[in-house]
Amino acid sequence: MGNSVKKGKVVLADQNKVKSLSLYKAAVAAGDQYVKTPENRPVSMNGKGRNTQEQKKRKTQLRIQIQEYISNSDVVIFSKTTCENCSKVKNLFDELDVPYLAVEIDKTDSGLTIEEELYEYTMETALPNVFVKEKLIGGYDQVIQLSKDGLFQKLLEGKEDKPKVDTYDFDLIVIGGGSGGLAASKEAAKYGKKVLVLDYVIPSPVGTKWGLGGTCVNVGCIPKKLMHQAALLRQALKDSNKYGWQIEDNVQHNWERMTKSIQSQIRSLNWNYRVSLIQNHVEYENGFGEFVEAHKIKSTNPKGRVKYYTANTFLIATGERPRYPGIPGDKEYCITSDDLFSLPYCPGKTLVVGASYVALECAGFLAGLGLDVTVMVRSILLRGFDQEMANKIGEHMEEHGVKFIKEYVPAKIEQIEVGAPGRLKVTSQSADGKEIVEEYNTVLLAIGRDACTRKIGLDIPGVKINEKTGKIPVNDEEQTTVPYIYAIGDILENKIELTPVAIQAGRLLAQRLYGGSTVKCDYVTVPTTVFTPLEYGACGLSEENAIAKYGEDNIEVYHSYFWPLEWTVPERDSNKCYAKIICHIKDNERVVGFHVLSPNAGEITQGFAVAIKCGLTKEQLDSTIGIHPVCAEIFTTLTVTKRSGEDIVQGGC
Ligand code: FAD
Ligand code: NA7
Repeated sequence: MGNSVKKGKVVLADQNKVKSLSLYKAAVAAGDQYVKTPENRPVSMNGKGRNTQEQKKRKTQLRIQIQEYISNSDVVIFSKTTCENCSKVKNLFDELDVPYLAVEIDKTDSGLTIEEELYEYTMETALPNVFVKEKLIGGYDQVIQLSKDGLFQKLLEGKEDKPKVDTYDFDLIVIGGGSGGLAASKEAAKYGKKVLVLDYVIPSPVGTKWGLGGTCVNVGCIPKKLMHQAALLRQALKDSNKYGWQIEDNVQHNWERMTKSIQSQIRSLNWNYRVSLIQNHVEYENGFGEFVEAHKIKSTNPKGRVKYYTANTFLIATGERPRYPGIPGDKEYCITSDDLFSLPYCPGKTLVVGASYVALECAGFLAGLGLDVTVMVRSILLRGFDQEMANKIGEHMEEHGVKFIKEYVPAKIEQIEVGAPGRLKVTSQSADGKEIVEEYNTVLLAIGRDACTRKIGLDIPGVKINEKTGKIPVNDEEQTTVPYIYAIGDILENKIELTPVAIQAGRLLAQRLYGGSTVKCDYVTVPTTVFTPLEYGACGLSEENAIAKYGEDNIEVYHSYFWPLEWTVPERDSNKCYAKIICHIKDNERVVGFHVLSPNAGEITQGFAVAIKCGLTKEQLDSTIGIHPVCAEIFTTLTVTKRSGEDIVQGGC
């Protein structure tokens, strides 16, 4: 920076502070080879021989540099020493006795490249570019006008009048930097819109918190799938014996090493999200967002520092957090999926409360890692999923050592011994008043998730929520009851709660808002996978829902057990894998439901989901030649209908 940064009459930004940029530090700490301290800055992006990757990184660095300049003083003037209008604006601030930070870009090492990046950031073709309180005011004309209107003082005090439509700070403010919010914000910025994303994680009751990216990357899909993989490897180690590998019987698993590796992968994803926001010209703030006026939000950062921002349009993408049952000891002694994936010690003997996919997946991989696991089920397994498949999953888990306590709920949790893990006494009750008491090291609650919509001032602009569930009803364009406020992702009422759904809805929304598109998110026939030890892939209707929709006589169910070739040598789980399609007879036997219990069920289901979207019929499946020997080929050879009652047990491949 050297002489390039000059200060006006009163110094607001300390140069050394500007130099010790937190983002540079984070980048260097994260091992980014390219992002260097300003003193160690690489040569201009215009230098010959630079490849695209390097240029991208260079742009990121410049972007960080610009953002740091902007946030280091209440008034920042990007200027050139040779520019007449720049001098006039600086003189004006001097006359007004307003302190400022002048970045003389013709004197910076980055020179031309910082000017190019600044242009992409502000879309202002001429210098100076003036920022007041991190808000772009514009150039010479705008500054003179503001001065004439006597508005500077108001701006500096943050007391500007209610802005007019064209003077909002942002085109779009997104509250929530998870799967949906990040996707929407980047897409909106591609259309040249000025976008701010706020993301803030309230620590769990036991104090767990995490970085940018939301549930999926930090405490959902990603760590879950990786822990599932850790459990599958134990099974693979067992199988490997029959394949000739001489593995010792007492192979041990190290929980701490697993979580360390997984958390390190997550941290690199957090960083990638941060970089990609910068590359996409999306402004990001680690702040809790809440409405304080119809078009104005308050952002409170982790240190309690408050800022206010206005926008023309808002997107709520705040996701959900685990629910607690409200029984004695729940928040004090229990953990949830928010805590499990970074738990610094092995959970030991674990009670998993709940029976939906989060509960069964966690129970599945914990048991797969060799732990003593019990699942407490209030009513049925996997409510909302095909119940035949759900029960088969339960049977398989039971056969692989998971215990189930059915039709009980916990009533109180008491601590017997502090430790890592400690010992807990769990008293549970059945609906008919019976009681059981059992000791566990860890109690994992997975009894549902609540939408984060109640503490963000939605009543101020008048966004209606379902008072009972906290979910936000939207129309088919994700518009809430307030036309300029949209919502996506897990907080939506009656929509599927999955990462790709939130991402798709976010992208399409931005394309409709800013790109002239009319394409809406299709929430129908969304494929999904439950990563229980025996994976379950599904697309379309469950058998129950198909019967309810079309009538039992109007559907034909084709099904079969199968035995993956790889499992025949270790002689395990014969006829546990299962394939089922549900066809609508009157519609040319179109496939309306697809279900598979199989290794790699997600990989299988993804491809079939495309075919189902294209209107796949049973006849087309039959005319498709299978790939041999793979699990998915079973779907090209299904002949037995459920109605026939014929045997579907397979002898081998
Ligand atoms: P989120 O990703 O939850 O993001 C919301 C963000 O907003 C969070 O960072 C939150 O802290 C932040 N926030 C909240 N309030 C505020 C505020 N006022 N101001 C600022 N920031 C705020 N889906 C799949 O597709 N596949 C899977 O395998 C899968 N596995 C899962 C496993 C588990 C254990 C869980 C819990 C979920 C899983 N999901 C899975 C679901 C998936 O994680 C969610 O559907 C997805 O993350 C929803 O995205 P979202 O953008 O709606 O919200
Ligand atoms: P779900 O899908 O809402 O399921 C909650 C499960 O917890 C379900 O089995 C419930 O049983 C059970 N439950 C609910 N309350 C209790 C109490 N008080 N005691 C015992 N058991 C209870 O929640 P998930 O956490 O699995 O997933 C929610 C979303 O998060 C999901 O859609 C993903 O996007 C991620 P019930 O069937 O109601 O009897």
